[in-house]
Amino acid sequence: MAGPVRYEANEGIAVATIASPPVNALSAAMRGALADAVRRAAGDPAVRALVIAAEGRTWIAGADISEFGKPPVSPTLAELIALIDGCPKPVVAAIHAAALGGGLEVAMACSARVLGPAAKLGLPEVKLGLLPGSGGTQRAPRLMGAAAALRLMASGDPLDAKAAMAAGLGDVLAEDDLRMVAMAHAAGLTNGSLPVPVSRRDGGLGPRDAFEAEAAALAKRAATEPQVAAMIACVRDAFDLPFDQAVARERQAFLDLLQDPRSKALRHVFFAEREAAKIANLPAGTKPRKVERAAVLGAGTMGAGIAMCFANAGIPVRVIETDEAAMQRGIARIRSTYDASVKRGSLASDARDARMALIEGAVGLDAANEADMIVEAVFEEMGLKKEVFAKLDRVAKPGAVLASNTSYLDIDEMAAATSRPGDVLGMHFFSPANVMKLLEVVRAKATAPDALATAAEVGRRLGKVPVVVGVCFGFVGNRMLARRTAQVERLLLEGALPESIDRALTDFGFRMGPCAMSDLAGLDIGWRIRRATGKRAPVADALVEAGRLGQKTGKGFFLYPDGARAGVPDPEVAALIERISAQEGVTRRAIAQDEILDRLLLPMVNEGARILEEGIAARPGDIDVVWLHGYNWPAWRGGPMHWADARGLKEVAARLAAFAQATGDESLAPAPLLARLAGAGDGASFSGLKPG
Ligand code: 3H9
Repeated sequence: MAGPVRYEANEGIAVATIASPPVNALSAAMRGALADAVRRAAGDPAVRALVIAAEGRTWIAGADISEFGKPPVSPTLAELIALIDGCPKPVVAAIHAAALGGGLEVAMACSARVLGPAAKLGLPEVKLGLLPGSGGTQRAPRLMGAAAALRLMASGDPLDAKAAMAAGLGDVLAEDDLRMVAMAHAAGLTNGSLPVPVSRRDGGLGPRDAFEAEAAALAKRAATEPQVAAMIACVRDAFDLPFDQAVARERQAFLDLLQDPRSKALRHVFFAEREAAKIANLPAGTKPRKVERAAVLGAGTMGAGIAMCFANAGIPVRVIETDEAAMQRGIARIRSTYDASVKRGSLASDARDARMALIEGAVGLDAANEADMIVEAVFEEMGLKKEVFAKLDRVAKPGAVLASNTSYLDIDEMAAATSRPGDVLGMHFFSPANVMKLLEVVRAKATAPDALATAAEVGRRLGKVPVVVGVCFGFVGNRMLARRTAQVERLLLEGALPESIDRALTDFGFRMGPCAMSDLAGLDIGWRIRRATGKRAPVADALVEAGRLGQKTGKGFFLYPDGARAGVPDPEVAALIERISAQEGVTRRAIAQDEILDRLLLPMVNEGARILEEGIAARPGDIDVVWLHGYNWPAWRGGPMHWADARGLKEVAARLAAFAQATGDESLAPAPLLARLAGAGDGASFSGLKPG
């Protein structure tokens, strides 16, 4: 029977080959099988040494993250590593691909590491809010020096084979026939005495000063990321404590971090991102269509950004405008964005030229006739969009995917303007389109499964994080954002000031608060939309009418003296807000920071619950991914739905009910799904829902 580890012995050298798809994570079954292989090699007098090799796209991707938080199963990773470390015969790691986290810890416990050219060695635990928990904080410093080891752990990014060799993590670089080279190396190690295990090596740590300098450079991160503080302490232990004591402390630090809500949130993000990549309710065997050429309609800010995404991914793209001048302006905008990257040093000039060569300007919709995917980014107006889709229906080649980049409008209505609604869907990019990772892929009523799969697949080719959502006003992200924006206005009227609102969110972990964000985008944008839809926001409207449009006019919610990027509070704004409160008949009061935060975030969670119940998002994790990649929700808070789960839905619902009662705003009352979960007992959570 094929287990996760295959064992064979030839001429005195045993080879244990790991084959545990998809990524050879160290699951209980795999640890058990690997431990058996080590014991078998150790106990067989005919075997002189053991090689640990693997098949698949990784060597070992690390501990099995899905087992974290469950009761430990023997052999634990620590027990397996102790077994390898204490093996009376040489054990050689033959690493053909990524050895990450616990995978690298296994490799470092071996007598030697032979690397293939595609090997990658890293300790990415930091990205999960953890540190290497099976001796990595002690073995890596002994192999590569304490300063370099700390740098590797704190960055979480792996070293390629050459860099790993230079750093001292690898012993041999095998250009080809890794397995043979590793077997020969293992045989060579049997000629003399057994190499001293890394755990028993004195020295190798390098100068203490260099380590302390590295630690000092991480002080700022250590203050906010507990795993960084813990890894500094653990690596310092390598200087001060015997190996076994230091490993015991490392183990405790790992277990403490495992319980930390920040690590739980980061682990949730890891799985939510991968889950979001799987489209719900897609018939088995659905294959994406081929996309070799693209067209973008509209060369404004969004259109230009989207065209750049295609070019950056090596896909030829036509940028189509209605007249020559607009088209030329669009191409010039693209060029100047690339030029700025070249100037900053983030793009080579030949790469810029190669990308520009993939972008062709054209006038008139007929130019979209060769494209396999067409994304329209014309003005946000339904009449115009329908006209564009009707024309595209006549021009586009059969099977082309016809996508709208609309932020709010009804894709079903656009699809109905064509004779091929199965080809129509939304691809909602976020501004700036060439930078922001999120792509909402909007599935309309008639969208064909393979068209949907194509949009998601192309999204990934463009380096985006595609999340499939359903049709509604604003889809997932902007629909929830609208709830927050409404509360900003209400809070300003009731007694808060822009600086206290922004501080609530920056203290929470957002890079920017909503008022600073509006100032950056321009307050006139929302104002124009409100005018067109007959809505009002007394404070924001008054700011615009006073000529305060945001950063571009030097003042908005905040003041930007001499073109400053960071705004400062303006007493004039405070006075203006107080005046508007009085006009609206609202008595101002002091509002505590925690109330501000809850008033901003809980209505978003409530809207998320409605979105889930309506099936606009298939899973709560999809909503989290939207907020993480489209709106800079801090990853260590896990996204709005995870945050609500962690807080407890009973409390979330109670807070919302209290807000609804205090303000008379019925939209704040707990949504039916939230109310049901909150009433179902302490354990009920969004994440416990079955996918819809
Ligand atoms: C650790 O090791 C702690 C130790 O120090 C101490 C312990 C005591 N576990 O990303 P992909 C799944 S912490 C479980 O799409 P790619 C993943 O969910 C760990 N599952 O592929 C997905 O499943 P599904 C340190 C894992 O080729 C499938 O594999 N290690 C794990 O784009 C494919 O994943 C890390 O942090 C795992 N460790 O990228 C490495 N890894 O198909 C985390 C993956 O059901 N992993 N899966 O959705 C990665 O960075 C990437 O997955 C990797 C492959 C680069 C390996």
